Amino acid sequence: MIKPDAVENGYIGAILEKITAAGFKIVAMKYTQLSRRDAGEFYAIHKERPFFGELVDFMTRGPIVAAILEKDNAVDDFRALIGATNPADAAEGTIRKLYAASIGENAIHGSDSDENAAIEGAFHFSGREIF
Ligand code: 3AN
Repeated sequence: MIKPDAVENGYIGAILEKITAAGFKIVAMKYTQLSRRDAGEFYAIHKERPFFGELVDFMTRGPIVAAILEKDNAVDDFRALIGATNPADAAEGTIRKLYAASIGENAIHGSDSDENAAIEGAFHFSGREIF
């Protein structure tokens, strides 16, 4: 997901360019806005964390881009491409280093396992038989 901060700042094109240049194939993509219910469901794993309310506010404040990406070793390679959760700790050249401002508003989300990629892909693209 390209998050609301990156969409607001006009970084959709630059981020997609980095993703495709890194060898990811875009299998599905859409521009949409999450409801509070959607965001709460997507981030249900964080619901007990102190930043959960802030996270839902942020993720629903404007449009996002959701995509399913395909590549060998996609989860690890994508996480390397996007960089650490806190942009201050992200390596030079990573998407978060280039385009994110803070740990709360960090430009992009990537699935952390193949299992969660399947769940998150189905969340955004229900009805598609990709997996
Ligand atoms: P990642 O997105 O790198 O997998 P997670 O899963 O630990 O990171 O966190 C999910 C999202 O929750 C982050 N992308 C960020 O927007 C938000 N988040 C994580 N930690 C914090 C924090 N300490 N304060 C505010 N927001 C946070």
